[in-house]
Amino acid sequence: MHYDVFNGDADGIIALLQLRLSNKKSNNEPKKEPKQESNNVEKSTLITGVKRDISLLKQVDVSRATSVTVLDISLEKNIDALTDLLNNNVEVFYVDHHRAGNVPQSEKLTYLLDLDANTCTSLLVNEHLQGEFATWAVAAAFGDNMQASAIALANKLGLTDAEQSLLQELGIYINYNGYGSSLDDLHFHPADLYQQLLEYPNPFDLIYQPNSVFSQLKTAYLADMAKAKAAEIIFDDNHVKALQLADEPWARRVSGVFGNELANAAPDKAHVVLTLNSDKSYTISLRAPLNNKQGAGELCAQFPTGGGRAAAAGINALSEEMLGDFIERVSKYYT
Ligand SMILES: [Mn+2]
Repeated sequence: MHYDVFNGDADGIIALLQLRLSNKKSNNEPKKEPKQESNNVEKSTLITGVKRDISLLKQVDVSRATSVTVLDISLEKNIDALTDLLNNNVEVFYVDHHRAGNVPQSEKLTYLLDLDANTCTSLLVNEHLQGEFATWAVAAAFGDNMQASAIALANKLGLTDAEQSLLQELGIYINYNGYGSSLDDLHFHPADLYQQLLEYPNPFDLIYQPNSVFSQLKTAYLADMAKAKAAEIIFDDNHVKALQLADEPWARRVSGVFGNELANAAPDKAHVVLTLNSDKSYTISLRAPLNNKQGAGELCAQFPTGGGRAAAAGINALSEEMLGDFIERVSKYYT
């Protein structure tokens, strides 16, 4: 049994999409070079979740697994499950750009890990596949808010500005779908969304099709963002701006992409988007200033349930008493 374990955001979904579109194609053209993955991936079991749910690898049934592909979730956060799989002789193909920690040495493990702030899992998969589904990778890079990398690849492909904007929309909408505190908050289960996207080797076929998931997500996204524009500003100085959203499904869905939009509009500032949880703690989404993509992961990791990347990080449950301290540390860090 093969398992595909992937983050439920645009980067995770599109990383897997590129790999499986490539398998489909090479099944029709059998002479192609052997891939690094095992060949039973067609009948794979999908494991994914909301974007924040990154402890996914432990859901693999070690007694049934023969091979596992892991995409866009921190190796460090999944080290116990990974070690267990490797000790049970399961082949693991691991691609990611989050904190890796100590990578286990094992013949069973093949990995592409790159923590550069300007790369993402889908861009790593794109390199691995030598650009086979590069237009999809552009959408994923936009979805992870890696504007410069997305535009660089899009220009290399000769895409027009109009085409680039459409791929940016697509990436943003798929990414937006991953946000929520539970799967109930989401419009589409990430595994279902992935299955639907698998019908489109060319993302523009999806974009131009009426009533597709693209247009459904677009409508939903615009409605949620319109509500977010009315967010309450709870802190604002030269270095950091913090806004609070309500404890509603729309707010949980929109917090991350809203943070990206704020970051793009004021690239020298860090941005904090807070949503109040039902237990009175806060879900925190922190974006480092776009012009100084560092520190976000470290800052969030100083608090229980926090973590993430240098450019974008979060805390799942920050207590009310710690909020002032958190904002102070963020402001100080970026001063
Ligand atoms: Mn990613």
